[in-house]
Amino acid sequence: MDMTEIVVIVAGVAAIAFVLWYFFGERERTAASVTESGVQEIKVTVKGGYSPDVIVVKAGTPVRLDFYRDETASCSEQVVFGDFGIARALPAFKTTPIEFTPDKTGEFTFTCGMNMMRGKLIVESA
Ligand SMILES: [Cu+2]
Repeated sequence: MDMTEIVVIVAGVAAIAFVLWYFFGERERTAASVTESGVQEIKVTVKGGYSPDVIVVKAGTPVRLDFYRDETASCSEQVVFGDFGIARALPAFKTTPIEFTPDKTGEFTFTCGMNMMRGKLIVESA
């Protein structure tokens, strides 16, 4: 094997690893921070996806998710938390707070109105 072949193989393996990580890797978990008023607050940027897309909160404490929609793509114009009966329109370039108190623990998916963009809300016991 000459150097060129080795470089091509290494680059190929790196590209495959990246694709696997991108689609299947464990996303970074972002824990909400608790404000003075006792609300678990987290900012979520909406742009071709949710960032962060894994949010960890505690059950029984009010949650406020500030969704900032940084795009006009129609895909993201609504966010749905089906397990909590919440569906909310997200105006472009504005922050839309979504407030609720999770009363159950577990992992809950939130999506855009078309069920394409996805994020995960992990509710842990207090
Ligand atoms: Cu969509």
